[in-house]
Amino acid sequence: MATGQLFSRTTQALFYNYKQLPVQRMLDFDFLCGRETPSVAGIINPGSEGFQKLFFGQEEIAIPVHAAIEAACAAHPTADVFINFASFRSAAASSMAALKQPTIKVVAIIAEGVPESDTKQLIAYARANNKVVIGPATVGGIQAGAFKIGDTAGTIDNIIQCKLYRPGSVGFVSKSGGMSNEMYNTVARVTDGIYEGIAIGGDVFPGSTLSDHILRFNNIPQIKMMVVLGELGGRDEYSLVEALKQGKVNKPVVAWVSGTCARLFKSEVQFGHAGAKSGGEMESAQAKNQALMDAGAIVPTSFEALESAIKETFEKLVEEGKVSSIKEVIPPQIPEDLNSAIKSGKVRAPTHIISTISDDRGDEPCYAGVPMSSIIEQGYGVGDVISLLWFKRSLPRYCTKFIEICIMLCADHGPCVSGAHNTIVTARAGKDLVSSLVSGLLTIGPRFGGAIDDAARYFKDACDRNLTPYEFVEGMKKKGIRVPGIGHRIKSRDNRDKRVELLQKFARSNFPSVKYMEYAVTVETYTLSKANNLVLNVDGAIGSLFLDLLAGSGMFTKQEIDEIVQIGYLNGLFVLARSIGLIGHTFDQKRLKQPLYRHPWEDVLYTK
Ligand code: Q5B
Repeated sequence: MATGQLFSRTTQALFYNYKQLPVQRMLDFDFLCGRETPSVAGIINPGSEGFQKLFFGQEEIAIPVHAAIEAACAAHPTADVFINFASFRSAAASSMAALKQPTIKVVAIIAEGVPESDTKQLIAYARANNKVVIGPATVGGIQAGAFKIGDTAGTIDNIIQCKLYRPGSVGFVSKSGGMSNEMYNTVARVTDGIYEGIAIGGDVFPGSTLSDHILRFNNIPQIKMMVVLGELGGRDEYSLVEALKQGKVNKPVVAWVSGTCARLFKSEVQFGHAGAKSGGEMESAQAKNQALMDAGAIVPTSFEALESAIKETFEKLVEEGKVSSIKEVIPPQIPEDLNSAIKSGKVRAPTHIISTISDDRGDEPCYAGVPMSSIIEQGYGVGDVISLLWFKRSLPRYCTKFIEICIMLCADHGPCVSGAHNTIVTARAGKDLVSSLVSGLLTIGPRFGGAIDDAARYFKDACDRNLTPYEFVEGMKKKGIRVPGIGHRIKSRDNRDKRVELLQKFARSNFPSVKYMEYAVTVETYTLSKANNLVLNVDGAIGSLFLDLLAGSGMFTKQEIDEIVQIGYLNGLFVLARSIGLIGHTFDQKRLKQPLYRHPWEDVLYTK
């Protein structure tokens, strides 16, 4: 492997398997370092394409999302790092696919638990093709002031504290990602900071080894000293020992192999990483520390003494004039995310929506303050739910029963009415449920089913003003308005609408007053004297009776009743009810496998 720099201030990566936080952290790091281009050129999210919005400083940018590795590499030929956030199940296959792309030079594999046989194949392929694998089971790596892989170095606060926004003179390599965060801090405290840090990962077979990176660091002129943090288990450190013995490393190496406490245990111990288990004597931390020391590394007596060993080594380099002083820069401030600023109470933001009928934020959803469990346990019906969500109150049982009767009676009126006809034609045109349903619903209006609100408005106005049926109907005629709630295409004096009779019967025996309905009946008596089909229809019956419900229940102020009538709540009853039938007609046509509907020529009058 050897050679030198893996990254620079212009390095760009492809990020496999989108995760918002690590990508945003990479972009925040870029901004902190004053990079001109974002370090993430593209995201690969298998199966989906488009753009992902993220922040680059204060600006929002759209990062292209690709469905496949090949497409992403073709679209971003200068992106040479592949950051793989795939699960352990798919990490090997996607990493191999990335390694096979000529544009990709470095692959970082974050997943833990990648099968060792798969990792070995990746290592063999990478070595044969002069590519670098970092990981698996790694947090990644960082080149200070230039490029960072995923979550490396943790939060922005930590990155600032460790001065990772500008390069120092220390090359650092460790097995553990967690410990590398710790060490970035230590190094920043006692030296001029990190130049590059790599966590090779805690697996038994890492894609690249401690010595691979130390030998590479040795070739990077800006790196003046190296720090190595190994761990017990495996023999990785011995390749570094060999390199040191062979004189391949000519910069000071401060090293510590952690896990010396393993000897205190009577049996074999396994620490956090797959590879970190006490095996034979050679794999012990003590043996590796001794071997590193014998080979010329600076090895302290304990982990606690590591910091002073690094400090002394660095100070010696300064004394020898081998480290030139770093020009300190003040990093720009990363704008805080609105959500976290709100959470910490630093800012307040106006809401964009106001809602008063339901709340799903607690343990269970509430309708107008009534928890779902009460709705079920206390045997609420759909009428109660409508009264909570539409009228924001629990209405008496006779009112909610009336609402339920309206819903049941208006659920369907056969296939020939406007709504059902449209739904049937739409379903037969091969459209889906929602399209078929809304095509029927869109016919609901002043002539068909949607006359309830207007019926309530006009009957209320006429009744409240004590107009005689003659004055009311003739007044409407003068204005050229048909009386809403009066008239039907098939119902007449001799063929009464059963629904109207049922509603009237229920109201007469349950409502405290049916004043508005009785007024509508007197209007009907007058209109029937003009034509046989000018009956009080179902819209008119519901409209007038709902006025009685509102006025007689004692649950609404006069102002509230006026508002309900003015806003127009009551067509909602027909819309809701008829949806049941229209859905049924859709299923019926689909079940019957009905072909495309075409209206017969014979049924059209063609004329000039
Ligand atoms: N004339 C419903 O009319 C219909 C008059 C009127 C004064 C009136 C008509 C109307 C008001 C709207 C209304 C709801 C269009 C109906 C429903 C749900 C449904 C449907 C289903 C279901 C029927 C003949 C003569 C003309 C007109 C006069 C008619 N209505 N005068 N006030 N209201 N009503 N809609 O039969 O002198 O000859 O010019 O608009 O309440 O939609 O089952 O089908 O559940 O699905 O087509 O029940 O009444 O009568 O238009 O030929 O008029 O009567 O001015 O007089 P028709 P037209 P003239 S329930």
